[in-house]
Amino acid sequence: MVTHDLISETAMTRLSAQTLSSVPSGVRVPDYDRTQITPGIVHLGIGAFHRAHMAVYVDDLLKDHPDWAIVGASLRRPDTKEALEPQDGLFTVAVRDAEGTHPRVIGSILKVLDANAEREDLLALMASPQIRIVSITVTEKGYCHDPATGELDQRHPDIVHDLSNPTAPKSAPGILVEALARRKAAGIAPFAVMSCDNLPSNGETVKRIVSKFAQLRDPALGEWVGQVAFPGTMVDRIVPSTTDADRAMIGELIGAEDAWPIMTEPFTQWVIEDHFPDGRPPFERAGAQMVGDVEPFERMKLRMLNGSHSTMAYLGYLAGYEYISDVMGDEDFVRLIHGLMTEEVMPTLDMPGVDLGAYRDQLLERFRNPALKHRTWQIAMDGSQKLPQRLLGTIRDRIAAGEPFERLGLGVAAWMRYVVGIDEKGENIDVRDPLAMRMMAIAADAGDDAETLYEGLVGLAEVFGSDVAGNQVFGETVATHLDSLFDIGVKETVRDVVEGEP
Ligand code: CS2
Repeated sequence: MVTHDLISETAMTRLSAQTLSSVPSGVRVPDYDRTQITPGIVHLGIGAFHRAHMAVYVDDLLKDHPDWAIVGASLRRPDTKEALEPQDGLFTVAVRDAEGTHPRVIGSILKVLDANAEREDLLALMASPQIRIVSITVTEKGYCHDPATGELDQRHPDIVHDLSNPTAPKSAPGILVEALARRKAAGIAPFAVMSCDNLPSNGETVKRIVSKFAQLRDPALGEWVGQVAFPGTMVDRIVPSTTDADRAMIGELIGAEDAWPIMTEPFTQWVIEDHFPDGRPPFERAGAQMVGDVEPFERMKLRMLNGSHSTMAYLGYLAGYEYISDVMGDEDFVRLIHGLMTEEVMPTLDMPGVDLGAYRDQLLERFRNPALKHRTWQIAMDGSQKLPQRLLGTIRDRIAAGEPFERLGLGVAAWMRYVVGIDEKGENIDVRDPLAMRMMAIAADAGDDAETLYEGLVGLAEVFGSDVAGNQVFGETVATHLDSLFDIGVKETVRDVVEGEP
């Protein structure tokens, strides 16, 4: 059997421009001539999320707007380039739900550049007038900022490097500023910078970071960059990491080998601040919502979806649940998340015209999707960068209103319990976080003393800020839950919290 599988795998042709015509007729493929499309967008951070999201919207538009294709750049690892290059940039997006898997081949990415090995090509393209938008998904940590304040972290090693080597940058802010500097020098209007990451006020935040970097390079450049458009966005689509089993299944479905198909859910949402002085494709024709102010949407999504996600990820992982859909199989956890959204998050949101109860119910449905193998471990990554906008902002508002936040506090406590790096069975947890080393040292010092652990972790100023760290109610709420997590374990703690519900 094994031999047979190997033979059939190696015999399978690779997805590419040449083999596209042999994809089964039920599978949607690009409806435009790929030899006629030209790049209008450079995308930094060409990961799975971008390919499941913006690349699909652009794919919908290229037939009528062929000058808006995407050139992607990977900043960290060249693995996407290695996967997509032999496929002429083509890849599959497979939408999964209880009914099945629905693949579609996307052609909007013309090519992928490795920002390290092909830096000059990337910068030259970004500096050329045909590029009118540079979009970004480099995850929270890719902005080299302080998550609690949203300011550029001037001590970040990549920022230190880029400030002393401004024409050979490696960070996202450094690359953006060098490309903008080249445009300024050549008298070319700037591109719009569109962050599609889950940062709070992502447009403004990235503008602050990039302008600061430019100003540190040269005050005149800083001033010029201050005029660049940084439209804010709210992006939403759940994208679990692709597994080998997914690859094999997609190969069967499309009749060709795709080295990196993307698995996602039916739902997709994109709200964009309409601020593109140098033009944009009609994203609304592909289903995006163009608005004047995107912040209320961002806040709603970060607090409702991502706040729930992170809470489920830490508690769920510790409770032994591999996938979010497993967490949703535990009624106590469902009650916890339902209560977190209804009682603690929704009162902090002001969304005229949006039915928040319906939004919550739709989120719970999405979390339940049994076909989406979304690992709690995947969401648990980089918690130090995620907590401020997902849980702590809501908690700040609850503190200011004098309202309780037991469930959000439990989410924070679960993160503290998780970053200790040892689960309830005594097994090591692979904690991935830019602050992992510091957190491990704090945990080692604390030993099994929850109070010391709490004090150590809350001292991470770039996560908690001094206001939250110094707040007594916060301290009592989180430290009590943390103590309980160590004492009676995750499942019992969750049960206690939901049973204490009003
Ligand atoms: C998740 C998000 O991994 C995570 O932290 O919470 O990637 C989430 O799936 C997306 O924001 C959904 O739009």
